[in-house]
Amino acid sequence: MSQLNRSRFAALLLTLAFAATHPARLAAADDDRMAWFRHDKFGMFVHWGPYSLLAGEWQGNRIHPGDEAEWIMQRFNIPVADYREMAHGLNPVRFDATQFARLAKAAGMKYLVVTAKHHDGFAMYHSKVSRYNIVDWTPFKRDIVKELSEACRKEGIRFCVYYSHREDWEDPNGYGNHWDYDPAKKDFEKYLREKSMPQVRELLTEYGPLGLIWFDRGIDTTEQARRFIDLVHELQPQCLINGRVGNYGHELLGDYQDMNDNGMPTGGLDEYWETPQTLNGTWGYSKFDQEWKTPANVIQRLVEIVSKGGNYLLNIGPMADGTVPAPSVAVLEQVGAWMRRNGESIYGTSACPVGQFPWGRCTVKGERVYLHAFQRPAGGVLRVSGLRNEVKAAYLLQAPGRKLEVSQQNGVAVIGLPAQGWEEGSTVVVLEVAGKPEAEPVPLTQGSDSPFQLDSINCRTAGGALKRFNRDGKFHIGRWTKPEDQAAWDLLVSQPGRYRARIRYAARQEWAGRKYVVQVGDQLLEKTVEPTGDWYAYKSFDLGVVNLPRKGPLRVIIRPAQAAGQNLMYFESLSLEPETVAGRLGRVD
Ligand code: JFZ
Repeated sequence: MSQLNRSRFAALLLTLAFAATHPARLAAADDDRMAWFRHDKFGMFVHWGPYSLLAGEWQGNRIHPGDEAEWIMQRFNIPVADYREMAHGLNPVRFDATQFARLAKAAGMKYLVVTAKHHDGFAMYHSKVSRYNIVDWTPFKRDIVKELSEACRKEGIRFCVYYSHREDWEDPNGYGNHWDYDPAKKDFEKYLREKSMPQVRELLTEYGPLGLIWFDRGIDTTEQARRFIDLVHELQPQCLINGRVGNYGHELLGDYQDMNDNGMPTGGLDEYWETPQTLNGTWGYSKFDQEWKTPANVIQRLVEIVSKGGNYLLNIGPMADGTVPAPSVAVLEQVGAWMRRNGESIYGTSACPVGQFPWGRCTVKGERVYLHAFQRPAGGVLRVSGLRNEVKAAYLLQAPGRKLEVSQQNGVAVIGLPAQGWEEGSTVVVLEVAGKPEAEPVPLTQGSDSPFQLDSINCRTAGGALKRFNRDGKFHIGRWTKPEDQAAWDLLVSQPGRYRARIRYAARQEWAGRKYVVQVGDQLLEKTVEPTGDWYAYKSFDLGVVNLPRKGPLRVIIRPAQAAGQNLMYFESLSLEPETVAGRLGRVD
């Protein structure tokens, strides 16, 4: 067999392999641990501590709307002695844990994450490790975390805690307080050994089963992060860990990834993720920030996040007396009313395979597609392109008995909407389809003289290759270690010709030297990974010229050339830049 035929044969095998390989799935072993997280979608974040007593003001200095009131000690370099003195005054006499749990329930939230210790170092539970806590340090003398854990269990809300495991402005060896303590004299390992890890142990042993621990702001080394991960797994193996447990600049650890605060990804991820968001502009209570999101805005954010496969952790910032700001309650109660009518289109759904629409988003579950129309489209019809399935019926989720007119032509389903039944936030139209909802693959096309830009969002992954967040909440492909771990793109070539191929990736020194294959149609390029300096130090490399011989469909696949024990690279993109536009000059063989 000639070299060219061998290459073509190999390319054919690759193509078949990819077609037979299911898209990357999260590790099966995770599924049972992640089942509740994957189903519940919507949680309540509670930021509460001595900063709530200051309410955004210190000696006439104000935290402005949009800034984080729980950072007040750091913003105004409040001396730790003054902050400690102030904290003695925390006395939330109107606190009622059942009211918090019932508010979460009324909002349609299924889990609650409360700040057990935020960056100010103050524990909202009865810690034996440090007297700087709500029981020993204040006249309140009650264990807020304990009361909340009990109330949540009674109300069927999964109880979780937030713990800032690196940042601690009260402890001389904690990270972050440079205004009272000399950073050069800090013994961070002593802090981990004597406060941070012992307090996490207390939370894991004295407050019942935790749904998750929400670590924050990373930590210096992966080894330190693994100590916290091992501690959680030792004491509560079912307890999930968020992605901020580790150094953001290293391989992202944790059971799921957190977006940046108030972040919203492009979507199309192969891993579990969550975005934490505020209801106004601050996590901790501020009397100056009254810029509350509307119920419709919260509903649309929830739908957007869930339609991209994520969870929504929405915050309340209780006041110092233990009450929840009335505007927060009002918004959450209206969101809950919508959830009671439409929760079927949120809980237990998966990311929409057919992308986003100008009129709204979609979620899927079983053989149903839930169309979330954020506003009534002109002409009173919804157009859904890219759905491969036959639509068997369509109706408003609120009026299942009244079938809507549906037509399907050339891969576009057109659904006629009734004049009434419109909802604030999102109106849900259900499509009952034949089989599991699938997207008609939409090939990547090119404008005149324009390159193809293949990236980690518009590709399909197979095997173990995962579209993951990187440190900045953008994306890359990682965790590919063997030839069946692949990324593929389907192109529609309109300009045959010679194209300059350039790849952009990050690769640590220990990954360098690994071979990878770039298949462009029936051309196979075998290349070697070059080191780029660090986990997220993305660099571009010229791969040479490839030929896109004819108009029409063409598949590109990237994969490791051989199996190896570790990651190939953090792939960001591959560009194919036309060298000559042969399309205008006829075919190029
Ligand atoms: C952190 C905390 O500093 C903040 O007070 C609050 O608790 C929030 C939920 O988490 O703030 C962050 C952490 C990470 C990012 C942004 C704000 N980030 O990765 O962009």
